[in-house]
Amino acid sequence: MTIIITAFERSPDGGKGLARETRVRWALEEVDQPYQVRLVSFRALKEPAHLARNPFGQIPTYEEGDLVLFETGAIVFHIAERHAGLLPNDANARARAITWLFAALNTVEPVILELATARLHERDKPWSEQRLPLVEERVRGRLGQLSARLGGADWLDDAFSAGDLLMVSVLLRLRPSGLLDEFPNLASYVARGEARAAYKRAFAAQLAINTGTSPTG
Ligand code: GTB
Repeated sequence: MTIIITAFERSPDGGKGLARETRVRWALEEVDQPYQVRLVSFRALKEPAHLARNPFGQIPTYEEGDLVLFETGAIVFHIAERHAGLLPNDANARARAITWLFAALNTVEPVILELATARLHERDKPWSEQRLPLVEERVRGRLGQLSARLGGADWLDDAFSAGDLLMVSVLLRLRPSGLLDEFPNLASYVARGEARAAYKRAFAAQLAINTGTSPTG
């Protein structure tokens, strides 16, 4: 059955891979599933056809026959459940991988999004200079905990999983801040994720759309 995902017609990051559909592309590439992309403009996001796919008017969405999903975490989890390669077979290892998937989105990503908001949207506020260091400290705190747990391992729980896919994707958002480099094992972890062939294909596909070199772009 054909899988169709949605992506920005033109991503605000110009193809740096930070829009969340890259996470879905990466998951599909990891499990070797072909997919098509429906490109949507910012205006179309809030129109009925797209709101029927995602009531919040956002990308990414995922269509597979009658099934329509939104929320990146749910989509990646669905892909990982349906196809081998992103979740271990052992029941306990599988539960731990799912725990990391939630940890990436619920525990690590919120502080990183707060930092992005502080850096991109609040710099002109009179209180920004006081607030920014506080937000950075919260990110450092979370990264310190994650770094301590990862230690010298390649992945969060033995083999690469959907949990790593989402954790690496979440951490990538930090790169412009320089904070990731304060934790060399996390910087190497992210680099290991980016070095995966599936990630490279996903990144190249979204870049091609954003630079106008894709047949669908
Ligand atoms: N919780 C939802 C999920 O995980 O799927 C959040 C989805 C979401 O935030 N989608 C964003 C969106 O559609 C795009 S990815 N925004 C349009 C809107 O809300 O109207 C977030 C994103 C956008 C741009 C960059 N960037 O330019 O660097 C990075 C991340």
